[in-house]
Amino acid sequence: MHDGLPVVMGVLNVTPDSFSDGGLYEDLDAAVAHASEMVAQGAQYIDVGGESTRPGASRVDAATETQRVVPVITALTAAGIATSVDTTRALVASAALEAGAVIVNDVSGGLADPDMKRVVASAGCPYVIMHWRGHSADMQKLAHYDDVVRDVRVELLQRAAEAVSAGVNAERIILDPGLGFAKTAEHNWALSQHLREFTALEYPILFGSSRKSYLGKLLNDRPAPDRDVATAATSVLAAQAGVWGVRVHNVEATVDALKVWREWTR
Ligand code: PMM
Repeated sequence: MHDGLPVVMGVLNVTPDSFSDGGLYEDLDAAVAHASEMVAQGAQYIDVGGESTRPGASRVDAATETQRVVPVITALTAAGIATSVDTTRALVASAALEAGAVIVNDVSGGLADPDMKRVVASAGCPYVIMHWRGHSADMQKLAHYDDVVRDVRVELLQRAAEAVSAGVNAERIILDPGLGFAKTAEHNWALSQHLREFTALEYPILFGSSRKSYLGKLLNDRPAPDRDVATAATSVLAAQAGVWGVRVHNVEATVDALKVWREWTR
């Protein structure tokens, strides 16, 4: 919570191929300008990612990923902007933390790289554990659940327990249901409808629905950049369900909607 609103994390993908902002911020000046704009609009953190996680995306190597994110994190840190690093790799997380990142956002929740938890434990930084079952190339094949709400909750709590056993401070763990990762549109809606079963847990919850394809599907296959009104609506409903934070591409739309929610519920 910040000023009565959930924390807003602005997305900055420095990739050629992310599904909604790929190719826009590969240039350092463009990345810094966009991050500064998101902060002016109310983002508390800028989440910097150097590898696309869109369904079907192929992987980049660790050196390429590091070369993409570190200069941006260094420049944003110098500009006084707090960053998180969106990576599943310990090496990238470590370089990003050294460059000034203050949060590690690991969409694999520690599953992709056995060294990640050790890096986070020794940095003592907040650690976002997202629900994940496999890399993007084949994650949609893994979208099978007996009860998606219960299964995602159980798997997230397992990841958190593993992180704590590896020395991560439980008070620094943030959980994220991972909408769209090994999940169908129906799974995403079920997780959204039952978000309170996550916010009732002992960990803060981050919610990442921004521009995702289930919103596009709802809106007759609307392209990603035109899903911001729907995203802002989900941000309000997530706030109402008690989330700690939301991760969005269009910060202004979500902050406007959250301000309306704050006054409405004051
Ligand atoms: N979604 C994407 C990437 N990183 N991190 C967290 N914690 N939660 C998410 O839902 C999430 C994420 C999807 O790709 P994008 O960067 O293009 O939004």
